[in-house]
Amino acid sequence: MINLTAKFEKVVIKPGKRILVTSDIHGHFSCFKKALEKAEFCDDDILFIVGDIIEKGPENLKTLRYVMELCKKGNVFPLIGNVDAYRLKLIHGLSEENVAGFYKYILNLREWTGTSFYEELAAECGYKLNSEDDVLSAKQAVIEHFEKEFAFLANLPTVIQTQSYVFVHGGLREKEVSANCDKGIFELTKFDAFAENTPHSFENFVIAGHWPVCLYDNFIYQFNPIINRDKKIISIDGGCGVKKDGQLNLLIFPDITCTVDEINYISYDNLPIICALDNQNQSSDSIHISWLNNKIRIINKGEEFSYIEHLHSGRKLYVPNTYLRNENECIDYTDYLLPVKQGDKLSLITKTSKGCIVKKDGVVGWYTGKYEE
Ligand SMILES: [Mn+2]
Repeated sequence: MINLTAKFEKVVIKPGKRILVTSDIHGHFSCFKKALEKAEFCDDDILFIVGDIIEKGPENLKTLRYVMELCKKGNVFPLIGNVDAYRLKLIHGLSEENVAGFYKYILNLREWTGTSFYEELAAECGYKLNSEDDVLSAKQAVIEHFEKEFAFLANLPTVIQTQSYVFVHGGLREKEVSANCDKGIFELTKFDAFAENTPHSFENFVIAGHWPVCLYDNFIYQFNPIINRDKKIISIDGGCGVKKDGQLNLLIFPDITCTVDEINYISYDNLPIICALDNQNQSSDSIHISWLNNKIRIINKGEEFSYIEHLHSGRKLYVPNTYLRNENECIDYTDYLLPVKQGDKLSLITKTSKGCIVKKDGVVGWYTGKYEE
């Protein structure tokens, strides 16, 4: 049986080594590889992977095996995320009572990403999943064949404490790291909106993933790491793949003794790039409609755009119909006009007849000028 208690590790990192930190890869193998290449990751660096290695992406098993491979050199420190832990628990506890829900989840993921972790495991054992029975039939073979992978995931630490920074996927419930030792693995890996919801100001900076940073701001829709200096938390989940306009963030510390002001980052996404040919001034007073406040009322439905009222803010605005769902919800939208200079490289998210929704340096907004593909 799989043992899912929270594990705490203390690691002393040798000063003078560059440190990279990422999280929430969620099976996006190519994004992960490209982010590492962009940062010129090498054996002399230290790499922390702050949980949620698998699921919701196109190459979950491949990502997991790549992380296992990276770990052989001793400079890579992965942690467990709630999705990793929950998937382990589900597969090992799979039974006639819960298979219906799990099969439904597999079908949803198949539609969304083309695959799922369990589907990939079953396929390698020669099983196709076309029914609840198939899911159950594959279980024994999967558990035997992937003993090594499951043991690797199950043994990942939940919290890593270094001489300076602390790493955890969700967040710490108690201010002192040691006071969290009796917490359950899901309390620490699934702490929604940690930086907002914790009352604590930590002694050392805590670096967490899990909660896509774009959910923290009701005005600007952005994916870059957020440093909360009062609470001493750095939130780094760029919503890679989970949001179509998300990115994989990689923090870069010159070394473990550095101050928070010396931390830099790079990010990677798969979006196509356009080049702006005009200047554009930024708008003030923008709004960001996220799934936390996505209820709307359609006032006037048009061909391409609809005039809506955003219920949370009371604001009325035009939104492309492709950003509406179920007539009463709006998905990840902003009316912000980005500041753009001629020659800027912009990641293209959506094209409309009135301009493009793009991402510039991690921030999403409109660009209405001319551009080159
Ligand atoms: Mn998570």
